[in-house]
Amino acid sequence: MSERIVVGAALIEDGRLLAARRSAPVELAGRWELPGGKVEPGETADAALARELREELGVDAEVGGRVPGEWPLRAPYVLHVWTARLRPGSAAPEPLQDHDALRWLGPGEIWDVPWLDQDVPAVRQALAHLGVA
Ligand code: 9L3
Ligand code: MG
Repeated sequence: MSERIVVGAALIEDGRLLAARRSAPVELAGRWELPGGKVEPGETADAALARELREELGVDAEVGGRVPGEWPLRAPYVLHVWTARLRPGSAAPEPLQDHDALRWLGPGEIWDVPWLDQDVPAVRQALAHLGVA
């Protein structure tokens, strides 16, 4: 089976990174992630990420560039990360779907939450790429 891509957002505002606590599925509940989800067939990665951020957080996000790297998830999925920002006038993010808490993490707070295992190297790489923290 070929690889399927899950896109996650390094959503940054005022030098802080948005982290989202999963409420589902049960085996991932309580762990924190870069919000996002699966790219659907025929969809581009950046369109998928903008859609996921709208569905999960209710925001209007502008997707920037891809963070170099690829992190394996449960087969056949792999995690890709893109930078993102809220567009002017966007609503503030709210945990509408699959999450039960959100935090904007400043430099020095990044590792205060229990990230999903696969998100740890992705977060590290995203922050290095962005020059944050
Ligand atoms: N996943 C891991 N890290 C992330 C994201 C967005 C997703 N930053 C994993 C969790 C699920 C799978 O990818 O097992 C699909 O994600 P979703 O569609 O349930 O968000
Ligand atoms: Mg998701």
